[in-house]
Amino acid sequence: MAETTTATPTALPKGFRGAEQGWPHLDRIPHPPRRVPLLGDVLGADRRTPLQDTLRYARQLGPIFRRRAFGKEFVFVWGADLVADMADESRFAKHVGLGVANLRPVAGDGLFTAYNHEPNWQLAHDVLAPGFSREAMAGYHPMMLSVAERLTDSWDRELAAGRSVDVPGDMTKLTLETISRTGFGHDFGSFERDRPHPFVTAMVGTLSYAQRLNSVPSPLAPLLLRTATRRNEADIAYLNRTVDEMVRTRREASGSGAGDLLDRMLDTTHAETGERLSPENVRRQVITFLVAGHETTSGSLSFALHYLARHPEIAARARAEVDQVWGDTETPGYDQVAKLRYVRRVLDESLRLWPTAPAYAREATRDTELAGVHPMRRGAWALILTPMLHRDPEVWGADAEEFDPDRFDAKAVRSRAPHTFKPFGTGARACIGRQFALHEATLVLGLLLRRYELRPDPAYQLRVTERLTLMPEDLRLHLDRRTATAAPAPVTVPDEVRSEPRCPVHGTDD
Ligand code: MNH
Repeated sequence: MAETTTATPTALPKGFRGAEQGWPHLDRIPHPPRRVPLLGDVLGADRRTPLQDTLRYARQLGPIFRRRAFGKEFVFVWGADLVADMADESRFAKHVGLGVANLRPVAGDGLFTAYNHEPNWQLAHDVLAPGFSREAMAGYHPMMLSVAERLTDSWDRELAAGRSVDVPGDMTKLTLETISRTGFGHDFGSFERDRPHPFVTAMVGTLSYAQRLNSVPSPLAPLLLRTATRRNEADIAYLNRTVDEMVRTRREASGSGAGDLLDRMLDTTHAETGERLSPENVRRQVITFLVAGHETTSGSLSFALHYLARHPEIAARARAEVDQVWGDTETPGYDQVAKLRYVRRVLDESLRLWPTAPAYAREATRDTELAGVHPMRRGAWALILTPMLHRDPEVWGADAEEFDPDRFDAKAVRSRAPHTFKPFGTGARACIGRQFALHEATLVLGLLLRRYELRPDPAYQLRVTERLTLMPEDLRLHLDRRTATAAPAPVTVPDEVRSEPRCPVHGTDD
């Protein structure tokens, strides 16, 4: 007994751990000047944009700061040195708190929401990681292509009808179909629908609810959010039913997934322990992967398309690369995607400014000192604000707010300190789907650039909606079919002239 207790540190108390408990020198960490008794730092707060509110505080208060809301105190960190220190896996680990913890009723001990100490994390990680190997990815590629063709078919129709396209809506259709077909052999028929699939509506509902739980005093949540809570329960029930149906279909047609993620979840045993995922855990994993596997990629593609439309010279350079690398191959192969270096930089630069999973939490795994200044007790934690880390002028320069894909050319990347670009989190609990997302998004941007010119609505101002993840709000783009597709096309012609004064909002009718 004595031996096991020395080997395994005692369990930390369950439930929310406020900063007062874990940070003995909170006095070294600034907070907003005007604190309201009981409520805390909620002046000017908008419950729909908690992240963007926090970014405003970050700019005022600096690389580490704290906020209090409803008697709970949180520490936020974004300075590059501090973030790098918290990436040290020998002293820090993922913290399941706030938004992530609020998703436990939906995603349980699935990979994303599992506590580090839950045995199902390692088991599922080991069983599912081969589903993201190079070989596995090459296997998904043809299916990714065929989903992307659904998108271009649909955009061709909109273009022919003279309509603009709903970028986030269509990117969500694309990424949901991609993960559901490649991972689970399931077709949601998203492109055949006018409205989002009910699965998407239920998912957005649970994500928004999880975010809202952060902005009400927790003992009062059941009262204040009574209607929302009932809705949320219905949403979770719907997600469960959808997933149970997918699993049942697969079990009846055993082995039909050709080794996709669902096959792995159902049939693969752990190489060393021989264990397999329990039916309840499979349900949690399927929901986890369907949600985590599309929402953030959809946002990243949407932001990238926004910036491409706003920067015709960057779009032209990316398009020239696609023409050069793909030539007139009708269907680019797996290896031809990674060769789109500049397109990939456009994506990285979009993820820099708007990392669509905008924060992750880290906790001390032992008593330690953050950057030699801030003592932390074991279990103390902080939220890392990636949008601020990614805009730190000391790392990214005085023009950090500008969109410039060249920040990601190989030389520039080498010259930056490690842990300064973290859209996929860090360490053992970093994103398992990173390569999947990057391959899918690069492929799709390549296909879209090759086929269309993108024209923004000149009146559009980027607004960002939050539902734990980030998404450009109401982003619509006008399309033109490219006339010359032959490589090498004269793609360096800037098209500002064409893209400027065409907006109906500024037209004579207004
Ligand atoms: Mn993803 C973890 C961002 C695409 C599945 N993902 C994370 C984390 C971040 C993240 C950040 C770490 C969270 C934390 O520390 O609490 N993920 C992204 C972004 C994209 C993305 C920005 C797209 C762009 N993610 C994907 C895709 C999949 C996926 C695609 C699946 C196909 N992500 C996961 C899973 C985890 C995760 C599963 C949890 C991994 C673990 O804890 O072991």
